[in-house]
Amino acid sequence: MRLPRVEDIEKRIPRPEDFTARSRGPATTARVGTALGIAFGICFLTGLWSHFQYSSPGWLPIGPNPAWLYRVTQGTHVATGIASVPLLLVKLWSVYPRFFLRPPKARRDQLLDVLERASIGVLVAAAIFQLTSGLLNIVQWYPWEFSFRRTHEAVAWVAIGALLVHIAVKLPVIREGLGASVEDETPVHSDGPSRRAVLRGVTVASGLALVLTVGQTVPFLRKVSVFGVRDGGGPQDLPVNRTARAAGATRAASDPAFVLQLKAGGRSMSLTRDELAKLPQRTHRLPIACVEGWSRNAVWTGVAVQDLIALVGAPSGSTVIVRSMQTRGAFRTSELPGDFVDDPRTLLALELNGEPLSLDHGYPCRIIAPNRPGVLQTKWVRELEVRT
Ligand SMILES: Nc1nc2c(c(=O)[nH]1)N[C@H]1C(S)=C(S)[C@@H](COP(=O)(O)O)O[C@H]1N2
Ligand SMILES: [Mo]
Repeated sequence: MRLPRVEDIEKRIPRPEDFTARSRGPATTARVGTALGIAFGICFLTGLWSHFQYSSPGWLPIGPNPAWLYRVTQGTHVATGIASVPLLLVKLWSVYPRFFLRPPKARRDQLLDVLERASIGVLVAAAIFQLTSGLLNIVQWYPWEFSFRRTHEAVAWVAIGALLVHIAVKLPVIREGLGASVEDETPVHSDGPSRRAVLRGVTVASGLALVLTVGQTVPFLRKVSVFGVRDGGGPQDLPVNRTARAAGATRAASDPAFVLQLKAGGRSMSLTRDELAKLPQRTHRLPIACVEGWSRNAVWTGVAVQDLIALVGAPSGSTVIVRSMQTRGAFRTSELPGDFVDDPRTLLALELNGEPLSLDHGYPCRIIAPNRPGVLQTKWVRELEVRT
């Protein structure tokens, strides 16, 4: 048997010229790329913002105002991410013949070629990773071992860095591509759809991806968004993120002997649910805004956290640690920073939309505070401890 020669193999590998779709080329790539660049930029900034809202850095204190802020930033983050999927696919399709360019002959050019390919490789890998891990997180499927939040953030920096390098290197080509007319097609290569058709197609695909999901956070689009992960329905007209059963909290939460523990320094106190209900009640309309992009307003009634900690002698601006009946998982506890405790809308809620909380919404009592990421709106609360 004769082994194939290197030249024979090389002949079989396609060349960029073999891809004849007339719709490819800088005019298409630059337009789709610009849209993708803008979407990635917005996604990056709102993503960074989400990290700040989880644990605000000392130099940027984030407070309870405006109440709807996280709802908007996180809704935008997830929406731009989803809209990016068709853009990224078409962008990759429009340039992939270049993958088959033969390496240049000159040594110096070879080095540049390797550098360019490596940087694009990093960008493509990071972009694909961000969109896939983000989408999987939305559907709450974690087929990986690593921490989603930390990895999604770290790779975001890689992606945005590689993107900036890519834009800088390609600026002349981008300019030329944006300047070139969409109509202007080389007559030699005439198969496939026109550039205009491809651009229209990707706009429609991206728009559909957006409209079919964004109703999970934009109320008047709820009925249209059939692919939204949470359609807005659920017990008491509010979606449930994790059920009491999934959290392993059912038994403790339905125990009639429940008492809430309040602690501050050496002082402590316990209150039954009836005693909580006899304290002065406040009612506020506040959203649950989940990191997964869905959000929904609801009317909550309960005791202001500042009133509760006053019972054990703690001042209103104290930091409060919230502990739930859930025994495992990252969200079983949370911290309420002083700014939030100081806000009278920060409640230990007993009622939702005019009824006692359902078990899945956190019965016997749960935290609800303005401008607070959903994961920190702790359900099935058993203890509030003032940090001293
Ligand atoms: N103890 C506990 N509280 C929790 C969670 C949890 O897993 N455990 N999930 C949080 C998340 S991610 C969200 S979005 C909100 C959703 O509240 P809901 O299910 O009442 O709509 O609850 C939060 N409270
Ligand atoms: Mo959430």
